[in-house]
Amino acid sequence: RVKYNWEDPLNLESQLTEVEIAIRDTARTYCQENLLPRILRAQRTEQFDKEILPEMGKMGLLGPTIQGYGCAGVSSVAYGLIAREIERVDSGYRSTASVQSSLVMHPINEFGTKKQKEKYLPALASGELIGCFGLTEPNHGSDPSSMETTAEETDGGYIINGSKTWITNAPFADIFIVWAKCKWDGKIRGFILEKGMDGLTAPQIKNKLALRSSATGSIFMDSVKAPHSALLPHGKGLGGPFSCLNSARYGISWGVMGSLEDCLQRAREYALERQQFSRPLASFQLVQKKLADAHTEVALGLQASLQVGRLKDQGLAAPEMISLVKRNNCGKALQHARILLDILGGNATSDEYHIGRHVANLQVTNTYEGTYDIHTLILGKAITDIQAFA
Ligand code: TGC
Ligand code: FAD
Repeated sequence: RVKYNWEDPLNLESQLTEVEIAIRDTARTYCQENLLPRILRAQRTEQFDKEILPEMGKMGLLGPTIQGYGCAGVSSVAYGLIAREIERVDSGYRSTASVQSSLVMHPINEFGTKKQKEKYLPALASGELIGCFGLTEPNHGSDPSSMETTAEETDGGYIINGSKTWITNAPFADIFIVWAKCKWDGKIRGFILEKGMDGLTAPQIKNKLALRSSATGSIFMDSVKAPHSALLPHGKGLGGPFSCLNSARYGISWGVMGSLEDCLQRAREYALERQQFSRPLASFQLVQKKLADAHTEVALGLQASLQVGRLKDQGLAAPEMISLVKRNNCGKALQHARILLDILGGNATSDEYHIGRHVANLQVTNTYEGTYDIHTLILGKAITDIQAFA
């Protein structure tokens, strides 16, 4: 009889390469030894820790799939494993990192010039520069094609007007990847704006209920003058920002499984320790069902993300596959973390038991990068060939 390992139920370990295991272990050690001890303070004070990106940079955790420019050049599965380890501690830390890797470094690498890559990628990889990605606007979240931010060509470059909201990393960002509708042809293009440009501000959105360890802000652009060199020239249309979202959504599908795994581990330990009716909570069938359901969803979710990652590296991942794993894993993580929270009884109310923080964070992960329902409609369109968004 093969022995069942409840901590790796479908033997994910056997499906990873030696390099992927080494990266996962490095990320796990860093996250457990350096991030976990900081999370309660970050949660309570809502203070973004600027040291974290340089620390991650030193470990090679930023932009890890990019070849060259100081990046590790590892597989998409390795990228997913890193996201899982960071989010095992907190979704806010994973947000900070995945924006840097997927939403800032990726578009520069995909759509930028050699000069832009040389200027920004090494400093982003080391965490010396912090980046953010502005697509969502106050009036246009799920429907970015209706964005109101515009870019107009002038002699010296471009004039950009508009605003973005709910932007991760914005208040501390050195560079801003901003998507704007170009007045000359109505197409959406990306621009790299730099902190300190006249007319560019990024105030923090304070008092968030979730993702308190990451900084979130607005971006206001009041006739910002950007040079010609600010344009990302090799991408035009919504396919540009969506290609960044493909990468970030894929990473989130791994990340949220890390968060649910942490909830499961903590709920299990609590249930084994805590006695009621002279028996451990873990001996009650209703409690075991909660653990078994979460455990099953983690195992299945990780397998699905692994398969999408392998296909991604072969150039065989359709965006709908990414919607499938983003939607499923975020939805299941939120649902089952919430159920596991019940095991803590009154202690669920204390931040020292951590599961409540994960639940609050998972509400956001189920919303950003395309809400659960938007991914439902993407899949609905793929199944029926009928577009139901509008
Ligand atoms: P639609 O007409 O379907 O497509 C427009 C063009 O884009 C192409 N395309 C894609 N390309 C690559 N990858 C994808 N996933 C793509 N999806 C679409 C498509 O082929 C088309 O190209 P072309 O050449 O024919 O023009 O677009 P639509 O306007 O009907 O929108 C469809 C919809 C609703 C699914 C889409 O707008 C959507 O996904 N909305 C959700 C918005 C969203 O996800 N926002 C995320 C903001 S960033 C964020 O949340 C970061 S949080 C980070 C953190 O802290 O971790
Ligand atoms: P809306 O689009 O107004 O949606 C509200 C509700 O209506 C949702 O339930 C949605 O599913 C539903 N809905 C909308 N359209 C339809 C439809 N056609 N059919 C059925 N239901 C529909 N954005 C960035 O660009 N960069 C970032 O770094 C970033 N970071 C974020 C960090 C945080 C903490 C948060 C909360 C958000 C962040 N976002 C970011 C924004 C995020 O992507 C948006 O909040 C998300 O895309 C949803 O947009 P919205 O909030 O405008 O909601």
